[in-house]
Amino acid sequence: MKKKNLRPAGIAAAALAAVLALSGCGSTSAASSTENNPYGLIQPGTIRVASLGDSKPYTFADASGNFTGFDVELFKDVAHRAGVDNVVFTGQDFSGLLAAVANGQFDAGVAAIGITDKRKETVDFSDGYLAGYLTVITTKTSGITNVDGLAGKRLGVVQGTLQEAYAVKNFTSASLVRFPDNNTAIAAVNSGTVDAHFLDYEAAKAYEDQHGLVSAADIPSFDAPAGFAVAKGKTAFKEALNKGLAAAMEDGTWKKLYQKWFPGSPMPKQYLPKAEQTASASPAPSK
Ligand code: SNW
Repeated sequence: MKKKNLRPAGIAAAALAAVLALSGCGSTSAASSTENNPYGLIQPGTIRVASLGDSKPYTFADASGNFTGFDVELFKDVAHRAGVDNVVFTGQDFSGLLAAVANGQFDAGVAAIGITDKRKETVDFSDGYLAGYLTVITTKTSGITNVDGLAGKRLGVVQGTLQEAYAVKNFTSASLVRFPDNNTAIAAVNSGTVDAHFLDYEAAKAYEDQHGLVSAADIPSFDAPAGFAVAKGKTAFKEALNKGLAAAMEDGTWKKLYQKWFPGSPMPKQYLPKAEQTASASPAPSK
């Protein structure tokens, strides 16, 4: 403002415009922020999601650049139940994803993100929707057939993942090589720059199929089920997502998506409709 050399009339007009803009924001927006934007979205009616382009089959960009996968379709279904059909996914490096949600660049983070106490210092999470394994993937000829085989080897991890934290703690005799994303790490496995890569189970399976790689170890990560990340304090948004998630599980949508994206993987019970959980836990007596 100071630099602009406005004539008095210009100043008056600018001041008036500013006052009008402020008063416009004042009285109507307090009401409209809850009426038209109950979830506190960046742009009312649109959910902007930070995701990953190369974590197939959880989240990935297809040949035409559209985001799809289990997490993507589940989130869209849940968003629809929460009344929002316009969901825009953007690929990020995993290491910056939670910070980007926390600082308001995105409304949500969706990328098989395990819920941990550490991450809860940065963001809030929805209820969990997936609990599986972390997998060490390698070539058929590396000679690595279990975690002991990692001693003295170069192991890739994507920066900021649970795999990185787990490897730092448990694979102390391996040399860790940090990558920004899975595609780069898998390229390094294929070229022999690293001996193995440590990533999520279903993504590992997809790369195994694509490149003829093999799993050397599957490590349970059931204590950190994946959840949708939202900025802290967006309680109405989080509650709406939780309500939608519960409904998607109860009416079989979650199961349908699981079977579509993870064919052949063992079906976990905890996210199935309640009737099916009970049915398998204790079969109903025949009449
Ligand atoms: O903790 C697991 C969870 O049990 C399920 O198997 C889905 O993946 C996890 O959330 C772990 N995912 C990693 C993480 O949260 C890597 C995420 C990614 O590469 N997109 O750090």
